Parts: sequence; C-alpha cells; structure tokens
Amino acid sequence: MQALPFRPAALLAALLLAALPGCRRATPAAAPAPAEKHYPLTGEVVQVDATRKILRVRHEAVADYMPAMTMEFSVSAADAAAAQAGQRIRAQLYPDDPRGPRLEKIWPLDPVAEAAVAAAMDALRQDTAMRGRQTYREVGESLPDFALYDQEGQVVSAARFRGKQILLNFIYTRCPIVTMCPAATANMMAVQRQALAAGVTNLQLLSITLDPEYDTPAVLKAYAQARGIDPANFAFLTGPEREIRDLFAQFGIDAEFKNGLLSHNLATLLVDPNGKIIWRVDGTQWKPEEFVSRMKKG
Ligand SMILES: [Cu+2]
Repeated sequence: MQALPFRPAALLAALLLAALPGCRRATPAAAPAPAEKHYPLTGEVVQVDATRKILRVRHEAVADYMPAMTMEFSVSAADAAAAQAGQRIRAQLYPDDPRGPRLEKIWPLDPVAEAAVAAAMDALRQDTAMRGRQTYREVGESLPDFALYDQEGQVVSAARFRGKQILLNFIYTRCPIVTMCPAATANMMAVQRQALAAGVTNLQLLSITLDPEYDTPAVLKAYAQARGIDPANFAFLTGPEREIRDLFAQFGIDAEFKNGLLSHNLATLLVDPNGKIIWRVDGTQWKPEEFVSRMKKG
C-alpha cells in the first residue's frame, strides 16, 4: 500500500473518537508483519474444501519460484466460503507457512471485468485531476462514475443504478472503533429496513471500503454475512486503491494508515434517481429517519 498524504485533522479526529468514554480503545488493525516471502499467483480453482479451508488450484508458473501445477493451498475462512470451482483468481502466494502454502488477497481474475474497472478508473482519475480544487462534490452535484467489484466479485458501475435512489457510505471491515464503521453499518441496515417499511421500492445501499488492500470481495462478503445483511439491495464495494483514493477526494473522505490503524472520517450520502447528491451527513450521529424521510416513496 502506498503512503497516503498525512492529514493531521483526520488523525486527530480519530484519536479523539478513540479516546471517547464508552468506546473500545482503538487497537492496531494491521500491525506490520515481519516480511514473509510471497509471490503473485494466478490460476483456476478446481476444488473447494470449505471445512478444511483448502483450495485446490491449477496455477500458472510462479515466476522465480515454481512451474505450473495443480496443488492445495490453505486460505482464510472468508476466502474458502466465497471460492467456487472453475473460478479464475489472482492471489499472493506465501509458500513458507508451516501449515503449508497459503494464498491471501484473492481477487477474481477476469480480463473483461478488469478492463471495465480500469477504464472507469482512468476516467475517474482524469475527472479528479480536471476538477482540481473543486474535486469535492457538494450536495446538488452528481455522483461520479465509477466501477468497482461487489462482494460477489462482480463489477458494479455507478451508471447501473440510474433510476434508483442510492445511500452510499465508506467503511472498512477491520475497523475496531465501535462508534465508527460498525455503527455506520448498523445505521445502514436500519435504513434498509425502514425504507422497505416506508414503501421505498428503488433503494440501493452501497458501502465502499476504505481499505481495499485488505477488503477483497470475499472479506466483504464474510462481513455482510456475519451481520445478516440482506444482499438484495445492499452491496459492499472494493477495487484498485488508486480508484478508491479518487473517490475519497470526490466525496471528501480523509483516510490514512498510521501505525497500522486507519484513521478516517465518515460520510453518508443520499443520491436521487437522476444521480444527484441530495443529502449528506458527516460522522455516525444520524438517525435512519433523516435519510428515509428524504427518499421518494412508491
Ligand atoms: Cu472505522
């Protein structure tokens, strides 16, 4: 992960929040591990053993390490649960694990999907550069175009949601501060329920990760499932870090890793069916009704 620009205000905000009484103390989410040898690997999943958390993968040659072959790798519970035979993947191979070779950071490997994401990323990069000092999108402006992967590994573009009302926020799955991301996700779930009860028929909820390095589609899927989230209209999105960072700029998000802890602010936005941002609240101190009351019903 590249170093993010140092943002004292955001760090201070996170530290203050972490120090609030009643909050769990922030603990390092990603203490820098001693460098373990790893190699990029691509291949096809041929068999999944979710119970043993083992994937059998027919992989291509791993440069400087081994020729193409079919072999077993241990993976996380999230990766084992999400994996499907026949799926092409890219991953990091850690060969020196005493429990046997291990795969991490598993992403779908699909040239068509990657081209779509790359094209959207380039367009967003250009747009971000062109906006210059006006990068930040105010209420009244339109949603930027983007294409990211959802928790199923499918490419989702913003344009797909034209005609829908979108509630969008940013979270990351390892967030240890209960008043931040976990509270934000609980609030999003409450909106999902209340909007349905209020007769809102065309709502799409989107949570974009602040931590694409760790939050792969499978990690996001496990996060959603652990919370019993109904995926019918609530997607979790991830993708290349460069694209996510441009979205930070466009949505006024400050996020930076410092000593393994991600300090960040939070924003929640409501987008109307024409793609216009119509309401925004910073932080997690908002009531679901605040957004549901602004949605078109029926
Ligand atoms: Cu957080």
